[in-house]
Amino acid sequence: MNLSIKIFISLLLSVIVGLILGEENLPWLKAYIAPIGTMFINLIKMIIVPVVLSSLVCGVASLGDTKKLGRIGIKVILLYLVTTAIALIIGLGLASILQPGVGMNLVPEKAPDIKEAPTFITVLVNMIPANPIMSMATADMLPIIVFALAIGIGITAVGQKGQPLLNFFDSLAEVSYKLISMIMSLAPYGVFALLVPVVAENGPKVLLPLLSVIVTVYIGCILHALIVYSSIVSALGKISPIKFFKGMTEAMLLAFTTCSSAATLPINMKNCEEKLGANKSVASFVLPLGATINMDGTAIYQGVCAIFIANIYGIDLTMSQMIMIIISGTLASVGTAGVPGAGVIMLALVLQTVGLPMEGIALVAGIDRVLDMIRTCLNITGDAAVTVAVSQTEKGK
Ligand code: DAS
Repeated sequence: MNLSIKIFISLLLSVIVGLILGEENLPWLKAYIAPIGTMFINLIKMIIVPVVLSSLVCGVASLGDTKKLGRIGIKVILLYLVTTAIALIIGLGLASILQPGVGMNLVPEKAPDIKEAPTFITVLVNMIPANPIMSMATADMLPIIVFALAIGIGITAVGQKGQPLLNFFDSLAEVSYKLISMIMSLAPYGVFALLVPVVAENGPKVLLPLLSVIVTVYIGCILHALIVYSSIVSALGKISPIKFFKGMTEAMLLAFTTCSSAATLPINMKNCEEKLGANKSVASFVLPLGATINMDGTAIYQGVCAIFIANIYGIDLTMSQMIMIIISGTLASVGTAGVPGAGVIMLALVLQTVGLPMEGIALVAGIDRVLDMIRTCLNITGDAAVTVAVSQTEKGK
């Protein structure tokens, strides 16, 4: 049985078992079951640093050092980062209006270690890591992302001499993606162990807001596609949005069902070249890069879930925390691997960056498949929209 169905069944089972056991069984549930969930959360925390470091170094280094690649690289990175930032703003804005999880004040037994949110200037200064090893040891993600970008640029600058280091990070990326799949294979057990005590303690009122998360993420993704991608393909790609979305049907369906940008890449390239007229050399550079560093759907999911988790713990997010969610979410989506469930790992990064309790991941992990379908579909559609736009603007150059 495929993993996503297992996770979904685990969610349903944890609700049933939690409701049956109820509050009277909470002491032993917290003593013996909850620690299993904590170990699962720690596994997620364990893999964040290697995934972000390796996938970012490889993503940047793949830009190559020729003038054309440099020009395309800047255009592509700018478009990818801007659309991702807009996606996060749509996610945060929609969630601020719909307020998923509000009124479900799950005040955890131990006050979650909410870090004092640093000011925006502090965030900018701290983004440059004085000691990258320390940043990795403390999983301080923004400096790690900046360090990875620097290494990627350095590898590109030294050319052949950087190849051994690139091979190392390439291998680390593959191992990390494999570990994500192995960790996600434990998700049914982790989600069950995390959710049963939560449901036993809080009852049905915990789960109703989950519907609000699904609805908010789906509306956000559809709005982003209709507004942002239609504008890009018509203004820059010089093709009609109807032609674009019709041409993308196959790739969008595959992404929706496989929940993997990487698995959809070959079909995405075929659709872009054959149905949308994208230049082959542009598509073969922009799409693989996008499958690695462009995740608008994941960014929307991170924005919505951050607000949801803040709401269930009764935490009011400050404006600087919202800005940090946009910065970390934009940079985190750059480090999200194009594999099923990877977005959960990056959500942990965003929660850690703004000091929100990681335990909230358990609630959204149970419905991750439903959310992963739409976010992956949007991820690859964004890759294609930028490909069509860059291909058109490169014509004749
Ligand atoms: N499923 C990932 C992808 O392939 C994205 C995610 O998990 O957020 O794009």
